[in-house]
Amino acid sequence: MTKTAPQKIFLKDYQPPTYQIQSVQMDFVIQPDADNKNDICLVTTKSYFKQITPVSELFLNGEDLKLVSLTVNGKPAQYTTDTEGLTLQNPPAEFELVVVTEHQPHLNTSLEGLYQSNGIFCTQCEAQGFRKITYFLDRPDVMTTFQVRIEADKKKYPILLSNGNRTDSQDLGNGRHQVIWQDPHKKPCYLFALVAGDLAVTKDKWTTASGKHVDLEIYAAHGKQSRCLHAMNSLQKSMQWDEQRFGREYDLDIYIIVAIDDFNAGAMENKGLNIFNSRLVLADTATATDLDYYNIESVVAHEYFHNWTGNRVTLRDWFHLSLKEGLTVFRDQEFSMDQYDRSLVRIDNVGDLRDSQFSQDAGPNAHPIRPSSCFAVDNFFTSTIYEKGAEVIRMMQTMVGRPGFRLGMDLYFARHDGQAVIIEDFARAISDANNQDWQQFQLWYSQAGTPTVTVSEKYDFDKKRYELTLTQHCPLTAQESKEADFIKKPFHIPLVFALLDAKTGSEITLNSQHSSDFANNSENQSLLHLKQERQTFTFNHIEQKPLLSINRQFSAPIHLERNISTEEQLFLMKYDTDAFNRWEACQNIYLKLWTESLKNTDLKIPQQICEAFNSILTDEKLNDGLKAKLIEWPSTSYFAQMQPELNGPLFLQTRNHLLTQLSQYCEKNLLALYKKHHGVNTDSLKPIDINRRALKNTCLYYLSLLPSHNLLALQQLTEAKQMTDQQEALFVLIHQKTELKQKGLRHFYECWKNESLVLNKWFTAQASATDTETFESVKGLMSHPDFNIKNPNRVYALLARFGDNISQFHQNKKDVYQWMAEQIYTLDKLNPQVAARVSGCFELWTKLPNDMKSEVKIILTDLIAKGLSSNTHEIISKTLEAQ
Ligand code: HT7
Ligand code: ZN
Repeated sequence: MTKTAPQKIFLKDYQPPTYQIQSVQMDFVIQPDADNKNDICLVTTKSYFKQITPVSELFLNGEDLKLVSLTVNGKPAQYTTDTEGLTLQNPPAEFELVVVTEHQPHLNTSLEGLYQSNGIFCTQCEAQGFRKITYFLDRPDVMTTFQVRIEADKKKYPILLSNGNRTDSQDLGNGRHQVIWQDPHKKPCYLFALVAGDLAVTKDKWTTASGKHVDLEIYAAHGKQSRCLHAMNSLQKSMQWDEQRFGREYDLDIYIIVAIDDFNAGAMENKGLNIFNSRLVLADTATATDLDYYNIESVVAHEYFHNWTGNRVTLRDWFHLSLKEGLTVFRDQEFSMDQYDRSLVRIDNVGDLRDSQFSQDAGPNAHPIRPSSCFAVDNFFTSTIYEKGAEVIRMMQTMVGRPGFRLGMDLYFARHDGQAVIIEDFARAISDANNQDWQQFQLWYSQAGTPTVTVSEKYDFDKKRYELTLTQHCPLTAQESKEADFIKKPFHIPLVFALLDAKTGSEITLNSQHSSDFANNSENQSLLHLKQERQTFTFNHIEQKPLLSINRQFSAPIHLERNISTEEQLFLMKYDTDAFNRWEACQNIYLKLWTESLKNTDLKIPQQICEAFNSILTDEKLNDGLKAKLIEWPSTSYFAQMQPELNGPLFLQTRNHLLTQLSQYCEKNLLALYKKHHGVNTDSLKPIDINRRALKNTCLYYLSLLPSHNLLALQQLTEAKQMTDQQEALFVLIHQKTELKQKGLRHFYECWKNESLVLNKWFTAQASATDTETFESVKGLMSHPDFNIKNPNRVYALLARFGDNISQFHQNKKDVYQWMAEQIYTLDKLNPQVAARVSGCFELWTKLPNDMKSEVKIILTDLIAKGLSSNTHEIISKTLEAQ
């Protein structure tokens, strides 16, 4: 059957289901195919349907299925099929549907539905993979209980897993066995999961606050058990945190994590049976960096937290994906903040938000947190739905304070446990519990784009009055401007602020005598609520002109425009009592210098800035983690967003020119810090040692810009016993002269050629290189024996990373874009979800010079004309529309 052209679907067309499914029994029989070459799987699904609204036809989703048989109440039924599913004619009010389908998982390269990874049978059903397993009502608002029987050869598939509790396992004779799983909790089918294969297990236990015993099991390839201990520890920490912070306990007898090598995303929260990309489970200090450790902990936590925010309370439809994803990201961020320094975690989260979400908001694929249309729901898994969704929830917490937020969460679970709900239900629970009116605030759900807030200040010395005027502006996005009746309204923006004594930097204690224009939340933070396009806030009895510290801890996801002198920025950098805003002040100084240097490529950094930079290095009171952050420059991708034109090579040249000046000025102190921290507690994963390593590796990066320290990185790479130092050294070397770079790459490859996860770092390093040979080297690597286009980790490491390489992907050469379009086409035939992600690399094309824009337009138009999956079609066509 030929596929129809991709069709748009709309939120406004949502209709409740006409049937519910009361329960499902599934039977998976894994057996050799007729040639005895590969294993196939026969799936028998028995579903009990009950009518809600009388209809003459019932449509069941189903894609790429080989249907063996279908009966309704034990008899043949009247139905038709097409590429999207099956229509049953005159369905009875209540009936038992039995569907038998046959699968060849080794041929499934999309990694959706039932597929094989290194001989392991596994599933991925979110968002719409279950319809590739059987005909079903594949929508999140149809929740049902599942019982699953898995039968297979005992030697080849000793481990048979599904959701819920293991209720029976039996030897069937003839070398075969079966296991039965029962999930007592109703769930949508996107949370279904199955794993069958030969895996090793790491076991531990958890006893919940109310005394319930839970078995914890992590499955991974044989020999990798010791690398699962960090994930196990992270799981236990997460279980404890959710009990303490939100009063949420686990609700099954067993919690399982399985590590798989071929996986489109990071991990999946299937009820009781999480399936993870192995890069987010396996770690030891020899093969994983400090960041890998951090990511494992936070993703294990994220998937665990979904048990309540996503699984127990799920979503009505995919347009409301942020209901679970924004909330669960918020929860995992809060978890990390409670484990480490809150400000450092916040700085990292904001850096990521600006790099990926702000650029999305400013580009052709900008969409609101609750989108109103799409071609492929898989494309909803964006940084807007996830990270901006989390920011909106963070603003709610900021407005009511943490105690108020907890009350709201309790009400949310009390009202909606076991339901499939929408994002407004969440806002209502938090606001009802705190007597808030969030009508205007909810515009964050329907309006896309990042608002810019402009600050203007007036101080009247005679009247001792300080006036702060804020204006907000958010231009229409590409999609919004196409909707004729779309009127963008002002956002409700909560801004945490303080007025600082301009001499000492201490906070002026504000009360109602000073002003009625602000309020304190239950954590005693002072808040301004900007609700209009322009609003003035007045403060009396202010003895001296104060220095404003605003949007502290990045309380709202906005751009802030402010006319502030370098002296004032430097003061904030040194004295602001909010660590986030100290970092922000540094970022602003660096961004300003970098922007100026585009016009004056020989720009000399003013002495006072060099001196301030140097004083960060020597400040004994500053902790090493914050020190490392304060000296780190904004990413090139964030800088590119700020510029009207994209000139990758110039961005690179000016950045290097400026950073080299700082290195020269501070060489002595950079080297002293490097030497002080290098080789200290190299195996320790304590935050203090992680921060030390971050600082000394940032110093290494600066030092490597000076010819006199050329050899330092190679020496670190060859001597290091742990991965953080090796990877950081490689990422520094990759930008150096050819022979050093090649030596480093050869050394790294020889050490790690048998460690697939570590080799991703080797591919990533080469795709991120900033020399002009990078394109040729990436092309060559596509045919390296260790590259495999069917493995998403490899594709992300090489192709997606190269697409993010602003100076080398965007070097204004038609060949590079043409080549990338060809790779996307090839990839799309194998794995549409991965191809769609890689396609994001074209989003910046509208900032290219006109002649190159015309070339890219032809390339993308041709790509669409060749025929793409709905996933990739959506990304490329929206990119193309935004010219
Ligand atoms: N909920 C999970 C999303 C996910 C996914 C989405 C599209 C394609 C494949 C996927 N695998 C997992 C991950 C999470 O947010 O927890
Ligand atoms: Zn999630």
